[in-house]
Formats: sequence, C-alpha cells, structure tokens
Amino acid sequence: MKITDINITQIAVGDPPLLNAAGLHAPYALRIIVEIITDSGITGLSEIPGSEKIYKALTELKSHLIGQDVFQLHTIKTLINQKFGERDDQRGVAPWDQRLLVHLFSAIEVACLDCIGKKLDRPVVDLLGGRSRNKVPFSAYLFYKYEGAGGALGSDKDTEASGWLRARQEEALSPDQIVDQAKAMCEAFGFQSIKLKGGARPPEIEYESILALRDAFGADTPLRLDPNAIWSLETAIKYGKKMEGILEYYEDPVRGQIDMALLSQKVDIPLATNMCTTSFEDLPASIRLGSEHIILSDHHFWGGLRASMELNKICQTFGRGFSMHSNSHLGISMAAMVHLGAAIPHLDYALDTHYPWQADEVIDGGKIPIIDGFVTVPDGPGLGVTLDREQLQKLHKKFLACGLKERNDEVEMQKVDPQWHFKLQRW
Ligand code: GKR
Ligand code: MG
Repeated sequence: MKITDINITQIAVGDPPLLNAAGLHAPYALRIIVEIITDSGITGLSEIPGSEKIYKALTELKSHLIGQDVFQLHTIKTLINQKFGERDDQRGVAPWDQRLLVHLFSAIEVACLDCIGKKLDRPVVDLLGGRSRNKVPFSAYLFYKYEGAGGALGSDKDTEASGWLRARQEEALSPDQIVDQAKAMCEAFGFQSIKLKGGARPPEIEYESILALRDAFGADTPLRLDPNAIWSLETAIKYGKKMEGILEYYEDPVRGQIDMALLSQKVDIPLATNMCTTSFEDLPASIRLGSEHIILSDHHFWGGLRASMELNKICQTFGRGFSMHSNSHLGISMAAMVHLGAAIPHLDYALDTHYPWQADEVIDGGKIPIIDGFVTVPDGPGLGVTLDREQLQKLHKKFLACGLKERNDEVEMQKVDPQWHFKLQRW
C-alpha cells in the first residue's frame, strides 16, 4: 500500500489561560493534523503538537515519503533519520518536548498504522499485539488558571455555557478554587485519580491545594503533583516529606536525572517523569542513577506507538512503573493514546490528558466520551476516528487568524506581567 499524497494542516484549538512553570497558555494551542493518502484509496490520520519546525520538516519530508509502502515502517524511519538526523534536536527546558525527529516518526507512524488497520479491517490496538484491556483509565488534570475560556473569548467567559464548559472558565488560584475545579471535572468525567499541575504558584499554596484535595476527595483518591522541575532540591525535599503518604507520585519536582535521584533518596514517594528521562538514550543513566520510579511515556515524543510498546517492556524489565503524559490535544491524539493504553501489558497508573480543557474537536461525532474516568477503545478499523473536514477548515482558519506560530508560554505571561521571566529554578 503506497503513499500517494500527504496533507499537513496546521490548526489552532481554543485553550483557556492555564498556568504552568513556563508561564501561561496562549488562547490557542497549536496542533498539526497529518493525512496519509494511499493508492488503495485509504487515508490514515495522526495529530501532533504544532510548531513551525515540525510543519516545515513534514512539508520537506512529503516528496521523500511519496511512493513508500505504509507497511515498511523501518524503511520510513531510516528515511526520516537520513533527512533530519543531523539537525540540532534538543528537548529544551520547557515542560513540553520540542524535539523534531521523534515527533516526525510519531506523526508518520501513527498515520501509517491507521492505514494498515483500515486495510486489514482491524483496530490499531490489534496491530500493537491486541488488547490488554477494553477501556483505558484517565486522570483528572487540574491547573491553576486565570479566568477565561480561551479561544476568541480569551480571558472572557461564555455566559451561556453550563456544566464543565462553564466551570473550566473559572479562575483557580487558591486551594479552594482548585477543589472547585476538581469537583466540576470529576463530576463531568468521573475521574478517579487527580493530577495537579504545579510550579505555577508558591510551593506552600500548591502543598495546601494537595491537602485540600485530600480532604475533599478522601485519602483513597490517588493524587499527583507536577511542578515541572522548577523547585530546588531543598524545596522538593521539604514539601516531599510533608506529602509522604499523601501523593501517589511526585512528578518532576526537580530538574535533571541527578537531582531526581538525590530526591528519591530523601523522600518516600514514587517519582515520575516526562522531563528527565524522555528518550531511549536517557535510559542507561536513568537505570544507573535511579532517577525516577515511573516513566510517563507519550507516543508523540517517544517516537510513536510501537516505540512506546518497547518502552513499556524496558520499564517492566527494570522495575519502572509506566503511565502517559499529555499536552493540549484533540480526538485523533486521544484515539491513538487509547489504542496504546489498551495494548500496553503493564499499565500501572491512570493516564494524563488535557482533553477536557479543549472545547474544539476535529473528528466526526464530536469529543470522545470519558465515562467514569475511562475511555473505551473506539470502534472501527485503524484508529476508529474520521476527520470532520468542516471543523478542520474552521480550525485551520483560526490558525491563520490567530497569528501564533510556536508555543511560547513566557511571552503569553508577559502580556499579563511584563516583568515575568522563565527561570530554570524558581522556588
Ligand atoms: O500544558 O502546561 C501544560 C503542561 O505543563 C504540559 O506542557 C506538560 O508537558 O503536561 C505536561 C507535563 O506533565 O509536564
Ligand atoms: Mg509532567
């Protein structure tokens, strides 16, 4: 089954003013939708984070991929490596991953697997070895935030909205407001574990928010805190000690494998990461140092779904727990995460997702339901989702109109506070 064409569409998705260690989310999150068209008349889909670097590289790659067989994923990977392997490809210090190659592998692999699944009339989960579970657990993902809906409304609210769509617009800067956000999100989606994005407010407030969540949801609800590596080792030890027995895991409180390893010797809470161990090349040092207990995979930056399956095996071999990281995303990414989450033999924790924060959608039928905190593997061959072309065009027009080309949370924060600067370590 040969590739005859590839459509690459940049889109902008409304995103509320969420806070993190790197600043503030812009009113739009950028994504790229890839469609691989084949000579069988089958089209495969994928979705990855939007950036000019990734968009330009995909555009350059297109002519090299035309004529390739979607089943020959090793050949395709070699081709991508030959073309882009030499480029400077750093992860960066931001909470999100900015590498090129791994995102290219992922974008092309997922769309090829979607084609293969459609050709064989089998879901992608079957191409990954079949189901280990039928439905995949997700965690609530709370953010400190300013008031506002994002998108065209920016920091304004849609006064007609109800339920979670209303609640997601509320300011959340204090422990009580975080508890309100958690209650609204858990009521709407039934999440049974809760992650709080930290690194945005002073540590004392984030710690008090965790205590308030424990009081509101009870000691049996798993809680996680993710300061995105902005805390000093001293701060992470101080608050870690207070959160022993309270947190399910402590996600990237400090920066780098060495400090994570030092922290793990001082604090009795499992450490998780999507920042210090983010590639196969990082694994030897991770194992040597003992930098984390849990690796949060992400098929977008671990190089695809099959690479994430390989990572799962390595995690099992070396006694690492496994779960998944997320960024702002739509339904194609959600479908890919669910197929992977259903296939993974050793899934230890509910997965992260930003999905409730995005009101827009690009797939037919609207948003994929999250019920009782679980997502069922979509029906149908391949990823089991199809593109809503009208929505795609609408979101592409938003991309053209919004003027954003790259994610830059520092610049967004400076619109609110001109003196604000990203720091590698803030507290
Ligand atoms: O969306 O602000 C955000 C998150 O901070 C995201 O960029 C991170 O990559 O969710 C992520 C994380 O777990 O670090
Ligand atoms: Mg994280």
